Amino acid sequence: MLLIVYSPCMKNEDIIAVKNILSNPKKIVIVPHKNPDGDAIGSCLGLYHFLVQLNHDITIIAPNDYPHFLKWMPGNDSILLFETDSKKCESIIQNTDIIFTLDFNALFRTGDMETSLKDSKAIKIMIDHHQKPDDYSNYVYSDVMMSSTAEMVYHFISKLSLNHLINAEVANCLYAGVMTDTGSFRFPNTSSTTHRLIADLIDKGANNSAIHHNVYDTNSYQRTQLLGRALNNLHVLPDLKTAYIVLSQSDLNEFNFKKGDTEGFVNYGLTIEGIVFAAIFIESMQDQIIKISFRSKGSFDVNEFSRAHFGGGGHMNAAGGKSELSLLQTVEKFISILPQYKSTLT
Ligand SMILES: [Mn+2]
Repeated sequence: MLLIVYSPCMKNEDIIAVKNILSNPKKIVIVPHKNPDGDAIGSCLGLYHFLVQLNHDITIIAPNDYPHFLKWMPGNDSILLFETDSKKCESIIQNTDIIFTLDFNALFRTGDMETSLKDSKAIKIMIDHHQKPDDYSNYVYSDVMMSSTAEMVYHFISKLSLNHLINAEVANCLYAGVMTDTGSFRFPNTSSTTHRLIADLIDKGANNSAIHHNVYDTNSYQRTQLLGRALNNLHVLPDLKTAYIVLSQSDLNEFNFKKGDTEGFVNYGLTIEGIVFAAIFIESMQDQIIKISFRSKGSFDVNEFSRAHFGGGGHMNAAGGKSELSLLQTVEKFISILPQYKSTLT
């Protein structure tokens, strides 16, 4: 018999209140953050397949599109995109009873959906593992120690004592969320509890081998070539234990870049012995910004680093950022800031 160790979840009185709210059919909207990743889509669809069994009327609205390697999940075709269907989405948001916001904790992270969500009178429920949540929701389940929001959705369902409703659809989606946010269960956010619930999800029908294949082994030839270019453009600053990759818009164009193609590239910097801090700078002519991802090993806090210098944030070992300078100026700024962190880059 499998022993699941539950993490601290919502406060008990909140769980009772939420259980009560969900006890009869409601209109529910589930929202991931802009540029949704595997955890965002996996946790939204996992929650969707759970709630649908309680006879709710549910719509997932993503702010914008996401990579093809996330589109195999059951229920994917029912997801609406705010960017291409804003009138319909706004009307659904204004008429819904409940809004779940998953894998983010500040409404600006939904981009153009922010106003619509702010204006909505619906009961808002946040489930998220990022630092420093904003105060916009009626019920909050926030825990920065969690591997992923998908793991939290599992604990949320457990707390509602509805584990028997975790069917194969729920299990496949939640597995995908946990897997992508833990780098396939190797990042330090992976706990023994994570492995226990993953085992339970496999027992309940998650097809683990197929999920790994669908997410990681469906590269196009051009994406693989773009990875080659990225690795050629990888620079190492040994004294600062830092590695960074630079990709220009023309690099992207040369290999027919599609959304999601650069996903995971930043992690290659950290595979070099002695490197504890990795960054990738990607030029986006369309958005007129440089998109940045930061990763670290150990105690170097990339969330703080990005908040302080590159208008972003996230987790201690994984964060995003952006810059309105040119690509070259952005990289120069990065290199000029680094020496002040030398004592913490260990
Ligand atoms: Mn996440």
